[in-house]
Amino acid sequence: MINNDAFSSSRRTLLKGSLLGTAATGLSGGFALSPLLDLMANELPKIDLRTNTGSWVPTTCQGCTSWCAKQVYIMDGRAIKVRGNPHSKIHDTAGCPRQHLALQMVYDQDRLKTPMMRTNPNKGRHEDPKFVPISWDKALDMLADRILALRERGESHKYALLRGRYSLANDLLYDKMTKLIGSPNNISHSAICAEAHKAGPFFLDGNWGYNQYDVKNTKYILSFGADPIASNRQVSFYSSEWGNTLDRAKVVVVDPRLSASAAKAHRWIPIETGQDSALALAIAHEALVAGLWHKPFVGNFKDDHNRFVAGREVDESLFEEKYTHGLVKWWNLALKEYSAEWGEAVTGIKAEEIRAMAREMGAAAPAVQVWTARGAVMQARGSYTSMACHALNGLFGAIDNEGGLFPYNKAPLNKSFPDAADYLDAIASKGKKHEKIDQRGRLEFPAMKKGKSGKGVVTNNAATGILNADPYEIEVMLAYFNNFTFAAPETERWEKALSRLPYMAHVTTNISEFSWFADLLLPASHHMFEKWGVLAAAGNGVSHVSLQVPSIKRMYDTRQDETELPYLLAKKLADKGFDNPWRYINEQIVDPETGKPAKDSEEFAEIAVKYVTAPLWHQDASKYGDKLSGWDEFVKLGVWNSHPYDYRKRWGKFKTETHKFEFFSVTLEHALAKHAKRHHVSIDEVIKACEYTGFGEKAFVPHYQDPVRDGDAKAFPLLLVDHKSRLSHEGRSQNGSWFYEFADVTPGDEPHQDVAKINPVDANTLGIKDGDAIRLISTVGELTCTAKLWEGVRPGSVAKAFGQGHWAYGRHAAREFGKTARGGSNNAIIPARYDRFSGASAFYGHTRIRIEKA
Ligand SMILES: Nc1nc2c(c(=O)[nH]1)N[C@H]1C(S)=C(S)[C@@H](COP(=O)(O)OP(=O)(O)OC[C@H]3O[C@@H](n4cnc5c(=O)[nH]c(N)nc54)[C@H](O)[C@@H]3O)O[C@H]1N2
Ligand SMILES: Nc1nc2c(c(=O)[nH]1)N[C@H]1C(S)=C(S)[C@@H](COP(=O)(O)OP(=O)(O)OC[C@H]3O[C@@H](n4cnc5c(=O)[nH]c(N)nc54)[C@H](O)[C@@H]3O)O[C@H]1N2
Ligand code: SF4
Ligand SMILES: [Mo]
Repeated sequence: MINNDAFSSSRRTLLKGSLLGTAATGLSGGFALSPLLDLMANELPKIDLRTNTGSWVPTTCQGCTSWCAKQVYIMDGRAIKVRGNPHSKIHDTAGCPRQHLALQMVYDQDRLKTPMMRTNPNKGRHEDPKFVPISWDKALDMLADRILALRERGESHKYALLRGRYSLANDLLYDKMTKLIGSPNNISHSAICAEAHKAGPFFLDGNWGYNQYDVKNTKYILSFGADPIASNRQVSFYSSEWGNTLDRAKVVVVDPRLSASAAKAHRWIPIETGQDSALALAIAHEALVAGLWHKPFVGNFKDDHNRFVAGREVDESLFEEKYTHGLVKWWNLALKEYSAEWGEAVTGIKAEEIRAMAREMGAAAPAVQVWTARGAVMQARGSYTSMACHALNGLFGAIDNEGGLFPYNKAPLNKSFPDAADYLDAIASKGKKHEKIDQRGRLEFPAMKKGKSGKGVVTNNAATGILNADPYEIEVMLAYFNNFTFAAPETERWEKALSRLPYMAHVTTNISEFSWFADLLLPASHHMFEKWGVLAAAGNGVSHVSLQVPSIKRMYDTRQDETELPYLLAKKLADKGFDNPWRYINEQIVDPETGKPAKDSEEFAEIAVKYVTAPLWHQDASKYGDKLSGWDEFVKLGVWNSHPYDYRKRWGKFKTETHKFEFFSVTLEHALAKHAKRHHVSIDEVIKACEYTGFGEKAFVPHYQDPVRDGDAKAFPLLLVDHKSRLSHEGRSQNGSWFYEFADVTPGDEPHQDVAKINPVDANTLGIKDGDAIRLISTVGELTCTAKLWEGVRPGSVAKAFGQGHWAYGRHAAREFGKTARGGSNNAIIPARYDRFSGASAFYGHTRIRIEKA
């Protein structure tokens, strides 16, 4: 294996020599460059691919939430190539363009190589932390002492665990350790990910989760912001199938920006950001007026005579519903007002076009898919957009149907480790009862995950909780696989909150913008190549469960975040006299085959993943899918596949209050009633406190609400449209050169630049030219980037990819590490706002900006 340190220092010496050589020979003709090329060639690792001495080892990519099963080609201990794992029935060997970037991440020279501690007591973006290397033993000593000091004072609730990206083996570090220590504060990133996305499906059909899309059988795809060949949840599979899909189905993409999927679609509708629900509702209205709902699912007027006429109420008793609830109520309370003409007035999309969409969808039904993405719903009031878009799936009978969409197939797993209640001492039992730091459950933060008041997370509000010490101070934080000072809107709030934290430890592969505020840095093994983990995903009608397996020897003195770290911390706490977590781990998380506890942390990592996946290989999983002969076979294949999805299996059995698909959401009504009762107020008072605008019974049906906009339209005349780069591994791939070199795989983006894409009409008005250095300024911050004139964004909007703007992370990511950003960070200008029913942060729709030349 190549030692990266030696590699980089030898490169420096060689390059220095070569530059001197070049200077000496003079830059004449092609000759001058050849010594440099020779030297570079000499330095390249000598790998003879023809010897074919390597092997394909399974693992899982977490470059995005597709969680594709992968195989890595390992030669001489080095990972050199990545492809889809042919054993996955979702995607086979297919892959996406960003899979290879993981190689640059694991071999990144700027990785954190050893634990480090901060020596500068002052914290702030402009304070150099002055980290110095320490041993793992010392690092864990310090962390354990901090935790024990809190417990001694009876203040264990002042400990918090922050989780960013994760595997399904996270429960020990995330939940059990937090409880055992005695804190309620396990805070996940989910509410900056896609919680509002789940709200619509949950309140209408009872599924708090994502759907898979039956693209092989569909006839019509209506995407609200979804860009399935670039982002979303099964990029490898959808990309490999998209050509056929386009031959078979009509694809209409509604997105203010020309996404990769829009560029290939039959129709691109560049809607104004925040107005998706108006289009969805107008389509629903016109479908009812034209009698195009899917009768085998929705039912019909008893006498088969359609009475849906714009603006006119309908007698509920005349309609007999089948698998749905409240169609006529929905019409009477809201939908009757949303004609195509109304839709045109709100969105600018021609009424005739809206009617045509309703007609085409009605003709294709039930093989229709209304595919809603973060962009349309991670907005203030996004829950209602999520409901409006998803309601179309009910109307056209697409739910659970062939060519439609359905939840993930069941994959039996032990996602939770055994109950830890017996191991909680008095301090822990008392500590974990405190209110959580993200203030979930308060009147203005119902965060109703699965319809339960305060059950969901309000990730971005944790910064406010910490900053205001409300409900109390957080004094010790352990955070892993996250970078909220970069990934959460209005990042400056996190910088301030972290600056006032007495003690924070960050478990990370790179020194990031979050690490900058840490007291302790704990180097993490890379999730794809150096870690035991497990993920579950779905597409192509099946679910797969895919292992992450350490396929190379760890590069540096790192530990696996979710398994080794809690194991070692528990041991350290036990050494210092608090042995409850250590006893819990050794008595409860044992090898399913031998019943024995692990002998060391590395073995524990494997045992933990064996425990989570035991129902697939240690028990007979043939009821659900593949039958595996045992752990060895699972490790060899890397993947378990479920049986195909059973179409229409939820019809009549939806997990809603009525067991029907609820156009009138009794499920939402009950959820809100419970939240209102907790706070001794009416439901309308909840709606008001949560900044929604629909009162009375209207609150329980999909309806239109004006988009929230931050900033005065005169001072900030343009709307920001944020989107993912096709090469972003969330916020993690930006310290590799390929991210910049191939940036133009994202439509409109340019290699080696960070561009704001501006419609030429706006650019002309502003006097801005292609390539100008510009500043985007919002009510909360500004960023600097490059202007790109592009017709792939509607006038009045500016599109910019999320990904650049790192000021730490490494030599490629930052212009000057710790000092100057490369490109601009979108979250510096997106104000912190929430869709309060789901707890989700708003990223879209609300950010008004102005552009100035830099
Ligand atoms: N403007 C804008 N903001 C967004 C989004 C967007 O589209 N636009 N997307 C949002 C979404 S969907 C999500 S899910 C969040 C993600 O946001 P986060 O959960 O904060 O995840 P990342 O930004 O990927 O940061 C992960 C961090 O973990 C560390 N790390 C990297 N690799 C590893 C590893 O292998 N192991 C460990 N332990 N640590 C590692 C690094 O410090 C890295 O910065 O961002 C959200 N933010
Ligand atoms: N390339 C890439 N793919 C990823 C990831 C990644 O980091 N990179 N991360 C993964 C993660 S963590 C997640 S959660 C999923 C999320 O995947 P999706 O839920 O599909 O969401 P995004 O791609 O974040 O949605 C942003 C899209 O919405 C559009 N948009 C913005 N505003 C609006 C609007 O008002 N209306 C409409 N209709 N569209 C709008 C943007 O132009 C962009 O195309 O993606 C995963 N896939
Ligand atoms: S980046 Fe996403 S789509 Fe691409 S291989 Fe990885 S998990 Fe799959
Ligand atoms: Mo996400």
